[in-house]
Amino acid sequence: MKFFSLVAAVGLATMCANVAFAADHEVRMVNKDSEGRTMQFEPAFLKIAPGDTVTFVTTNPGHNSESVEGAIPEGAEGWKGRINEEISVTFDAEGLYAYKCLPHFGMGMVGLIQVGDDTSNLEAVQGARYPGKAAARMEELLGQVTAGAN
Ligand SMILES: [Cu+2]
Repeated sequence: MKFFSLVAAVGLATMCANVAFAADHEVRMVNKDSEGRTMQFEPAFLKIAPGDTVTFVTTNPGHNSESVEGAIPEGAEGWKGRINEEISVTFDAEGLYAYKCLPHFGMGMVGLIQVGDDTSNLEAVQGARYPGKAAARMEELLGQVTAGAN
């Protein structure tokens, strides 16, 4: 009986630890961000921990969130929200994840999520295809990537 309660206590403590450490983040899909840029994700750059969840919130209608082909860590699963769909994505694999709003991709509506400190897919993210204003915007976001713990 004593052994059983110890196992139960350890199990409960582990569960609480997971709940306490996995954070939830929010990215808003907006027609204009706080710095006056049109058609944006805000914040467009996020650094999170493995296991964290990001919810893409439909602050303004007409947007979606979907990962950019070839611009997420190898083996990681991409996502594709429908227009006006609020989706939550949990990021387990470390690395960089570029994403876009499909209708406003060429207008520069892109975002970048850094999960943990592994930046080994940086070149793959840089090498993906970004039309129109998305190229310069992604360049800005990649400038916010940090190596090592911060
Ligand atoms: Cu959009």
